[in-house]
Amino acid sequence: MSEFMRKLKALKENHDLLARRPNAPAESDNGVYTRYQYPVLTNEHAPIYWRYDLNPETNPHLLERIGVNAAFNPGAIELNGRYYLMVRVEGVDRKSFFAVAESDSPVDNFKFWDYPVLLPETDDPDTNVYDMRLTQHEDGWIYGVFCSERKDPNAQAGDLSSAVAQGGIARTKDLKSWERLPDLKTPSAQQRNVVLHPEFVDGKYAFYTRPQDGFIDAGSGGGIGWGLSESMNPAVVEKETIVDGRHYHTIKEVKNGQGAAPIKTDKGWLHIAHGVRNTAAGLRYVLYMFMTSLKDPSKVIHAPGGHLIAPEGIERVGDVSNVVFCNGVIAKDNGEVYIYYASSDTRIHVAATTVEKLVDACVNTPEDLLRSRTSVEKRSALISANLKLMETPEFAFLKD
Ligand code: M1P
Repeated sequence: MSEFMRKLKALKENHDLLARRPNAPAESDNGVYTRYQYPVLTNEHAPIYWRYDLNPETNPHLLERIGVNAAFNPGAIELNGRYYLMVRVEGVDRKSFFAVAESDSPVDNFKFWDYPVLLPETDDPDTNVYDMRLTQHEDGWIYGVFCSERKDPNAQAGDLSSAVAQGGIARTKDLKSWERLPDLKTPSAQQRNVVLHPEFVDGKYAFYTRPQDGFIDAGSGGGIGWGLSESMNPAVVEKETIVDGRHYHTIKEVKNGQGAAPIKTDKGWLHIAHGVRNTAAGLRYVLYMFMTSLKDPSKVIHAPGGHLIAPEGIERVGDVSNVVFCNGVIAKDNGEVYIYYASSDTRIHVAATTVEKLVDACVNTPEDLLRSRTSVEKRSALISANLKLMETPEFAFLKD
């Protein structure tokens, strides 16, 4: 066997071991959700034939030709009992694109389709596209709403980093063929983390937005916004209101953003979002929850304080460290929920839970009353109720 074929076989064996590795729940959990042991997708899951020229004539040393840097921030959807992730794949050239990975299991065995998505462009081509939220809308389409990024036309000469982010929109019935629609228009200078609500509201399309003054800074953008549009082609939000605002000295003091489309429960719409605060080590991204009213999805009815998922262990390290980010959740008809979250803009993980547990956590976790004193008061109320219980014979074993 030639050296070329020997190397290629070894590559394939290693890839198969990774791609077919069964996943299992991690040992510890906090009762609200269970993390799984292994990432469900990484850059190394990208097919060998996406990265290598397999022809010994043109690549005699079997060098990787077009590397993949990261696989993260996936949209997610279940269709006909199969699980699909719309993965943000980033090449080593720093361009993100979308690629579908499919599995018969929600926690492992995800395999990329042969080709990434060749997303149609508008008349103003995107430089970079990422973070697609998939919404199965009651109008019959599956919408992909994503961030479309272009160079800032007003950037000063020599400034090659300023950019403008807007909500790009495409729709499909099968995740294979895509129709691109005009970008969302809103009153805000820039938008990221735009998500389409799955139902009509007052006969209109409803969007969660994230108004922002600049490309990185939310600036005067007060938090997760909301607006209605008569149509999707074009989608135009004339008035944006803030649904879930940012607050000083909280997990979302710098920025926040809606995750996937909210889950409909009998107690309200359940939202998983991300919140960002600043630290001496840089920005720290965590996931949190809130619930909005079934009658008015723009009205918050439960806002548990603190984070749901924060970066832990290896999750804290990557291209952009100290980040967990979620824009894909699958809620099954049987009540199971799979939260696909990426860590540090590098890899994709899954945490499993149920609607019942998430709603319980949303309704019964005390809200953040914004001061140390009020936090101690809430905790003390829990402690004294528990200490009373521990006086009973059944719980006495907890005393020492
Ligand atoms: O790098 C962390 C995240 O930063 C952005 O999120 P936000 O707009 O809320 O700051 C996005 O670019 C996201 O993709 C990225 O994971």
